[in-house]
Amino acid sequence: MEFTLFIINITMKINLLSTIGRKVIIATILTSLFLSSTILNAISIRHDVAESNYFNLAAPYDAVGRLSWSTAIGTATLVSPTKILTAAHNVDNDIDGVLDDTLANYQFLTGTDVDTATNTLSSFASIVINPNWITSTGSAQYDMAVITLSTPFGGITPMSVSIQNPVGQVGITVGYGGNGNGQTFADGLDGLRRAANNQIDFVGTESGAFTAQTDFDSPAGDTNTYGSSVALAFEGTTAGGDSGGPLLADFGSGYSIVGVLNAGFNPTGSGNASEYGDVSIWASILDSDNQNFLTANGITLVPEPATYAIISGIVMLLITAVRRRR
Ligand SMILES: [Ca+2]
Ligand SMILES: [Ca+2]
Ligand SMILES: [Ca+2]
Repeated sequence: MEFTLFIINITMKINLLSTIGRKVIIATILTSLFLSSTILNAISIRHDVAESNYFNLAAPYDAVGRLSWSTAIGTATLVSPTKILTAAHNVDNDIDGVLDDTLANYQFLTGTDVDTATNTLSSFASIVINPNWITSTGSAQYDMAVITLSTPFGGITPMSVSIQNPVGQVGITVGYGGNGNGQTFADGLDGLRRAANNQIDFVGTESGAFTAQTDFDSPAGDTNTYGSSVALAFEGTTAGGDSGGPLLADFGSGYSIVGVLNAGFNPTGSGNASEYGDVSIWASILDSDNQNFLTANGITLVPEPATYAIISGIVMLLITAVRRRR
């Protein structure tokens, strides 16, 4: 399958480059995204943990569906009854500001198994690409697009989009992309929704792009890039077809979207032909330009920026008050 081979080729290329400095690798991969980003990033799981755990982890997230078009698939999330959030590169991979396929060819389908699901939605009124995706010539920082539906999507609770900083949290990633386990490369699409945990260890600027990132720690602890080298019970990473899928974090009121999957690369997998060590890169909702893009396209952010500022101020006053008491 050409799709699978392309994943392997790109991954091998990444591994060959992995002895060079890490930032060079990132730059190289980001350059490659012009051609490869739709297939760079499905959920790859621990080889020593039953796959059923990852299906169960994904079960609550009916708002996450598969976005398909004529030539490939990605992942997307229902964020209001009429709005779907996905990656810009899923709809404009050549970064010319024009949809790569005709609007009628894009479909959103959700369910635990979208190869058998009937909840198809193809009546898209519009797809708006983040303008910064174009002006930045495809920076990971701005890899977002908003789909507006012609009619409200019923029966599924949309997910909220949060502007809070998720760094340090155990996040959840959900997708329909290529699947596999850490000992091999992810391959094959089976229409099944999987989710995995990963610690969100990095939120910041790297190679000129502000993003959130996670690393796929192996059970052996030998593929660490960020934070702890100890793999979580349901540690996992993303693969081709997961692009546009959400990074989720819980700030106390259930899981919200904090990032949109852009790409992945492997700085530590050299020599072991392994998905372990894979770093996933997410366009972050923390970015104010992304927030402006989302609100301009009818997506409510929680807490709303102004409200959040006020709350932060109150919290600071309370902290000050507590300190004074001491
Ligand atoms: Ca295009
Ligand atoms: Ca990790
Ligand atoms: Ca780690």
